[in-house]
Amino acid sequence: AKAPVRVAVTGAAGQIGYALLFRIVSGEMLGRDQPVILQLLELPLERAQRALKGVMMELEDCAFPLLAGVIGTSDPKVAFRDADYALLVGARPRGRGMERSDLLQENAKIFIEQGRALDEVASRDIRVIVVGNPANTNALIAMKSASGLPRENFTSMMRLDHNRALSMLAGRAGKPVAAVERMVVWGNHSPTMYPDIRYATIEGERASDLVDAAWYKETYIPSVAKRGAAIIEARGTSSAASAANAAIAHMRDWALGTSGRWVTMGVVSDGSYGIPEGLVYGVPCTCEAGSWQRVEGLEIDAFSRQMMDRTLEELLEERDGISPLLS
Ligand code: NAX
Repeated sequence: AKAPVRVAVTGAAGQIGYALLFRIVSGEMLGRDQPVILQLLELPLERAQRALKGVMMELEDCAFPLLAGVIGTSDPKVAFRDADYALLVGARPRGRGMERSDLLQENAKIFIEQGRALDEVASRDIRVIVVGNPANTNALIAMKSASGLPRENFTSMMRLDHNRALSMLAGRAGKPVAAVERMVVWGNHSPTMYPDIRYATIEGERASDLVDAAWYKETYIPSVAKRGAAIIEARGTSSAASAANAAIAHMRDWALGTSGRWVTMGVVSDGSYGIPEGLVYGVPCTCEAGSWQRVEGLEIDAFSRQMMDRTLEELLEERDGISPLLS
């Protein structure tokens, strides 16, 4: 039998956490033969710790064969100790009357602390996904606060956007979602993201031949980008199960490989595609067990350049907003 691995999850008592933990320990993330020890972080607030206890009770009540242990804590250094994987879900939500810049600052403090704690106590091979918003910039902050860990080991979640883009395209073309390949969502996890179907194929046919160009630009791009808001409108609360599903898929693919399939991940830029080096930006990747590779050499046409620069501008603004805190 395999030795257990340690999986840290922050914001574990929140709504994404509730949709996530049970799937991690059922083996959907790391394989049905991989035992896991969960290391759960929540705020020190009474309410949060009590809710966390309840979730831990439910985990126990599932009697999962793969669950080799659970700890709950409010101390990042306990949650991240020797962790092999970290899913950073907990973040400060935007409160009433809170400015975007305040939100950025509040989250920067959290991700500086968590980056430092990861640097200090986590496995040197830890693989991190940041889900908590603003996810790309939070990932950048954690990465920069953990100078002893490889930068490639910090990623942000773009997979929900990627999956939304797949389903909407398949629906329009009247084809099964599993038939869509080579989807790309460039940039920030925000309404500025750019779902790019120029390389996508469906059952071997070019997707751009199966849907009309006006629909693509006028309906599809904004619908993918605003899907999060549409879910809130319909459900009264933000995406949880689909977000957890995307986090599972991101980590599973990173850990186990994609067999050549393209997936979108927010990863540290190497300067290619005109994305400044060091920024965390959504790009197409393939994964082999434990590592991701950027899909290289895609042509960027004028429309794509404009769309990619627009989402880049936003990420640069976010970075400039928090950079005083990092130095
Ligand atoms: P909830 O408010 O239900 O849960 C968040 C939990 O995190 C709470 O229990 C809170 O106590 C905890 N928390 C807050 N700060 C913490 C800290 N410093 N350390 C540990 N725990 C902390 O939110 P939920 O719906 O679960 O969403 C979590 C985050 O995911 C939000 O930031 C949200 O914006 C973000 N999302 C990101 C998505 C993406 O595609 N990247 C999509 C879904 C989601 O909106």
